[in-house]
Amino acid sequence: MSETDDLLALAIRLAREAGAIQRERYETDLTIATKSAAVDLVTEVDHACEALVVGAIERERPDDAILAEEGSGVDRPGARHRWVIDPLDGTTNYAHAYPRFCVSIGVEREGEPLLGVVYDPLMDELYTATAGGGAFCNDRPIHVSTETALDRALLATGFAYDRRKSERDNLESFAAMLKSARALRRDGSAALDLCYVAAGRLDGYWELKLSPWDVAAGALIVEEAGGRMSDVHGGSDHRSGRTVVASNGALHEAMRRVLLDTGAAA
Ligand code: 2AM
Ligand code: CA
Repeated sequence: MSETDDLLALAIRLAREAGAIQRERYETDLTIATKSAAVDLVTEVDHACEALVVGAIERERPDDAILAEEGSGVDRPGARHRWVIDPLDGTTNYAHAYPRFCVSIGVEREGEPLLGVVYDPLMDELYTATAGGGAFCNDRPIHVSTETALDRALLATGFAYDRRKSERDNLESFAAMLKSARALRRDGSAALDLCYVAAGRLDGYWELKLSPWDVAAGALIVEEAGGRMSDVHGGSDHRSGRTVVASNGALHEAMRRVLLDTGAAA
């Protein structure tokens, strides 16, 4: 097996193990705390999943760097590989027993996306991609949609945790897209939204103010499924999460135009 195969196998194993924790503790009594804002939640399950994933990587790949949302990762400047982890993407959904959340694990090699794994434990859907190797859901190849008209497109987005205080709240863009597209969804898990673009269930997705762990895996899965990822200006700053536009490619410029016209640029 190549090193990439080894890394992929480890990422898949850890995503499934963290997903099993999420499945077991779903709809149970949870301890819920808040982070940056009253609407920014974290549960004991976020921490348990992160401890499992980070602990295993530390044991099995002690030279690799790790960036993980809840802060237990280890920054190792100069490391050849970096893991970028959201242990539970869709925490608000999870805390409300709304069945849409996942584990997201990306790996970079020398700063470039190498592989992505996203696992939805309730649907038992495992999305995977490797750079140049295509994208899969449960080992079946997936592809973005072929829709070319924004007015027939199904799009998704989300709203940031600072929306009660910030004027950059995505509402003007949301209103404009609602008028332009066939329909919009707001389902609360950025990584799964990206996988749905990759699988052709959604034609496009955008969001502002995300973080690297929300997009590290999903962005590669979209690109390997034939889609396009960019920031709102068409560049590659989507990897920071500041502005994220994902599409089947055909709709990308139309989406960016609406977003630029409605103040989505930082
Ligand atoms: P989380 O559940 O891991 O916090 C909600 O729109 C989606 O965006 C979720 O996937 C959520 O991830 C993610 N997200 C990341 N940063 C966010 C932010 N600043 N505000 C709101 N959602 C954010
Ligand atoms: Ca999270």
